[in-house]
Amino acid sequence: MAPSKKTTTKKTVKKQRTKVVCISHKEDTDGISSAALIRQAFGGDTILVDYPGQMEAMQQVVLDKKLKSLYICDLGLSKKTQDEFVDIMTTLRKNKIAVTYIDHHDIDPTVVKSLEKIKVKVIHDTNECTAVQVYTAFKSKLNDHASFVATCAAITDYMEDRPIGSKLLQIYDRQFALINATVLTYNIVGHQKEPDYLLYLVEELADSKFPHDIPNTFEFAQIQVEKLSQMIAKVKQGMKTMKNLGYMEILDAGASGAVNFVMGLSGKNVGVAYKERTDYGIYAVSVRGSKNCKVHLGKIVNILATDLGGSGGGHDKACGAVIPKLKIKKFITELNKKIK
Ligand SMILES: [Mn+2]
Repeated sequence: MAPSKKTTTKKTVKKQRTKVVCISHKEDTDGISSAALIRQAFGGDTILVDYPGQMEAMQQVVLDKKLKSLYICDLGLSKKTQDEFVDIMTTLRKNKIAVTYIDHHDIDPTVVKSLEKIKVKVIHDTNECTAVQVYTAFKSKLNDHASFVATCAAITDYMEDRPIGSKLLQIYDRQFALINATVLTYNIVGHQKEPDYLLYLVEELADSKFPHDIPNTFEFAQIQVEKLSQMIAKVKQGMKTMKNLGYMEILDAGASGAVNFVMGLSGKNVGVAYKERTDYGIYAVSVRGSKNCKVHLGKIVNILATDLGGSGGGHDKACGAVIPKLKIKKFITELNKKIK
C-alpha cells in the first residue's frame, strides 16, 4: 500500500524477505501456547485467528512482500477450506516461502500428500495436541519452561494422557499445572474480543511467565467462573433435546463455553451449542461428545457442514462448524440422524 515500497526494485524486495509469521488459533490454550512456543523459537509476528477468519488471514499473509517463513498452528482444515488452503500454500511456495503446518485435527490424507508435494513441512499427529508437537519439533530452540506451556495446552485439549503429553505433565505437580492451564484458558476465552490482550498473553508465555504470574489472571478467571455458573442455570432453562442430542442457541456468551453444560445437563451423548456471528451472517457451532459417543463427530460435522454450505470438523469428541444462518435447524436434525 505504501507508495515508497513501489520505488524499490524487485531485487531489493527479494533480499528483504526477513519476516517470520505464525498464524495460530486464538480461541483456546493450544493455539495460544503454540504461538508462544513458535515465538520463543523463531521470533517474528503472531497473527491470531478463529475459524471464520482463518482463510482471510492466510490470503492477507500471501501479500506480505517481506514474508520469509510461515508457521500455521492448531488450525484444522475442512472439505470446504482445504482446496483453497492448498492453493494459498502453492502460491507461498512459488515465492520460496518456507511453510510449516502443525496440527492435530482430522485431515484428508490427500491434502497431506498435496502439501508434502509442494514441500510444505507438515507436522501432524491426531494423538498429541499442537503445542506438544511444536515443543517436540523445536525443543532445541526452546527453554525448559516451554514444556510447561505445552503441558497447559495438553490439559486444555484433554490430551494430557497421551504418550508425550503425559510425560510432560509428569515434570510438574499435577494440581499446579491444572490450575495454571485453567486460569490461562479462562483468560483466553474471556478476552476473545481483545486481540491485543491475546497477543500480550502470547508474549508473556513466550517470555516464560507462568499464567499465575501474569497480572490479574486469577481475578479475571474468577469472574469467568461466575459467568459460567450462571450459564448452568441458563442451559437448564433454554436447552432442547432430540433423540440423540441436546442443543441450545447461546446469546450472550461463547458457544464453546456452554456446550459442555448442554451435553452434560441434557443427559445425551452429544451436545450442540451455537451462537450467531452477525458480522459473517453465520452461526458458530460447537459440538461435544461424551465418552459413550462412539462416532467420530469431527468427520460427520465436516461432511454435514460442507453439504449445508458451511464448513467444520475437528476431533472425534470435540469439533466445531460454521453454518449459514438459515441452515442451523437442518444441521441439528441431520446431525441427530447421523449419530444414532
Ligand atoms: Mn488444539
